[in-house]
Parts: sequence; C-alpha cells; structure tokens
Amino acid sequence: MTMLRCGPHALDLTRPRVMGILNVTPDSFSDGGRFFDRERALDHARRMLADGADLIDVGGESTRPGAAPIDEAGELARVIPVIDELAREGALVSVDTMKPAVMRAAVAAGAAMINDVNALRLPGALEAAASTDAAVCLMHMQGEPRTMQDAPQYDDVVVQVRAFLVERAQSCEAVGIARDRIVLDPGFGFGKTLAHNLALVRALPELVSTGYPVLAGLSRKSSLGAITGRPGSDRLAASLAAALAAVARGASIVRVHDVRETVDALKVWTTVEAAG
Ligand code: 7PJ
Repeated sequence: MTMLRCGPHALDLTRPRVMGILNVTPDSFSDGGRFFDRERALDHARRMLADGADLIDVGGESTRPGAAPIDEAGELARVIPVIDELAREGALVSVDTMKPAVMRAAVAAGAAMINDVNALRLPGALEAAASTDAAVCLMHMQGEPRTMQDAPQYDDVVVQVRAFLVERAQSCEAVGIARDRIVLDPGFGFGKTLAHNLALVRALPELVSTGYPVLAGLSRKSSLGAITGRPGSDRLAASLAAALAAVARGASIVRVHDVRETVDALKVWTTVEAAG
C-alpha cells in the first residue's frame, strides 16, 4: 500500500485520488470584494469535498500562459484565510505556489501539501518545504508562465521531463524531504505543445517507474481544446477522458475542476479494473 505522507494526513494511493482546483485569483471570481470572493471560494471548496474530492488545491497566483505575476502580500491575503478555514474543517489542503514565504505561511495555516509548478526552484523554496512536514508536488515547466507557450522545444520531451523531475526529487531528499512526501507531475501545458503533452500522457508509465507517485493535471487544458475544437467552458467530456487515460497509465492523483463527474468516472473505471 502506497501512503503519501502529507503533514498530519496520510493519503492512501492504492486507488486514484481527486484533487479539486480552487482558484482564488481575482479573474476567477471576478465580481465583488474580497470577503465575497472568500465566501464563494469556500462554498466551492465545500461543494468539491462533498462531491468526493480527496484534497483541495488552493492557488492565488494564476499560472496560465501569459498571466502576470503577483506580489507576495497579495498572494498571502488571498490564500491564507481560505486555507486556514478549510484545514479547520478537516480538509486536506494543498497550496499552489512558487513562493517560499507563501509555502511556510500556508503550512502554518494548515496546508498539508505544497504544489509548486516551479518544482521548488526559487531561492529558499527547497528549504521552506523541508522546514515543514507537508507533501510536495514537483511539477515540470519549461520557461516561465508568461512566455512558456511561445515555442516550446525538446530533443526528447519524455527523457528530459523525467530526468528533471528525478533531479528535483533527489534535491528534495538531500534537504531532508522523505521519499514518501514526494509527488511528481509532468506539467501538461507548461511549455509544451499538443504533441509534447500527448507524448507525456503515453509515457506516464515511465514516470511512474521512478517509484514516486504521479499527479496529472489535464483538466480543461488547451490541448483538449486543440483535439476537440471546444472552448474551456465545454471541455468536461474531454477532461474526463484525459483523466481516465492518465489513471490507466498509472497516475495516482488527478487535478480537476469537475470533481463530481471525475469521481463518478473513476468509480466506474476502478470497479471495472477490480473485477478483472
Ligand atoms: C497544474 C498545476 C498542473 C500541478 C496548474 C490550469 C493551470 N499544478 N497548476 N499540475 N496546472 N501540479 O489548471 O489549467 O498541471 S494551473
């Protein structure tokens, strides 16, 4: 049985798990002031938990292609009250951040996982994560969010992404982050073309063979739009197919917007697999 250690929680990864996405960026809940945003965000998180989410990923910095960076104080003001409340309610909370100070404050407020699209490469990030007992999700990204989709290039995307993630995991272990706290993520859409993303989905078993659990984030991403011709608001079916494709290749956690539908799809998939 594979257990992921996440602060006071232990996440059993013998069945696939669902991470619900909670964006607390101004563009995601655009109208209203801060309090309104916070209550809406909390209600959305509670809905996802009721729908069967195993953990909630709280992000205050948009990392979409072309998004502008946000300062530390602004990010803290957005995410900390939400993390604090959800953790008080007993949820397993992940913080989606690149900033060491946000990592520390988030874990102090109850976050049990640090999800870093930059794989703890900012100065001080490794040490910040090591100073906590939270799990870490190390994601691969080529370039930086603002420009990463301009002209992504690899000699061999699978080999390079795998090598990068293994190096980052080893750096974590070197500063005292135990193996059973580490998750790897190929970072779909982060400096990758459709062809790169498809190669990485197909090669998920090669990432799983590292021995670290793998998280896959494909929900509503533009590659699914490229395949189906549909806008982000109409990619539910595509996202479910992508989640199942990832889980069938060994992904342990899927990061999704549509929790209820994903939980149902995974129930059917795991039931069929168990019956085999
Ligand atoms: C991911 C993420 C992902 C992890 C985002 C979006 C873009 N964190 N944060 N993996 N994507 N670990 O949700 O479309 O794929 S933000």
